[in-house]
Amino acid sequence: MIVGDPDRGASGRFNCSVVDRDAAAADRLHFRLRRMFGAEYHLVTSSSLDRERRASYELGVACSDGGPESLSSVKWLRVDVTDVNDNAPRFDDELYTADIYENNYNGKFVLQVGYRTMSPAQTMAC
Ligand SMILES: [Ca+2]
Ligand SMILES: [Ca+2]
Repeated sequence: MIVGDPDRGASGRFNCSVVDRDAAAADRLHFRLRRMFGAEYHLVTSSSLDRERRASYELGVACSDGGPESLSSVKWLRVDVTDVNDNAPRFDDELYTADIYENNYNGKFVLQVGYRTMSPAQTMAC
């Protein structure tokens, strides 16, 4: 993104930073701004992201100028984390046991097993 301030001197100089709209997560900010040439900024990650922990971020890029009565602007943007297959299915128990009478018919219910993913909503029976 490119940021501009047409004022002269300190009133035209500014600094920008990233804020997280989720105030509870503000102390664990996963993004930062990298100032490129002139007034061009790149938004870059500052740590690894995990879609299973947080699937999207609403970030604000806040810029304040150096004028005597500093003026500021915020531009909000959304970053969606695309899923990758980084979790293997996991069973919900360490050990399953079952008892079944002999001479059973084909299709006789033995036990239910299931696996879970990171999200409880995605728990599925096999
Ligand atoms: Ca200004
Ligand atoms: Ca994943």
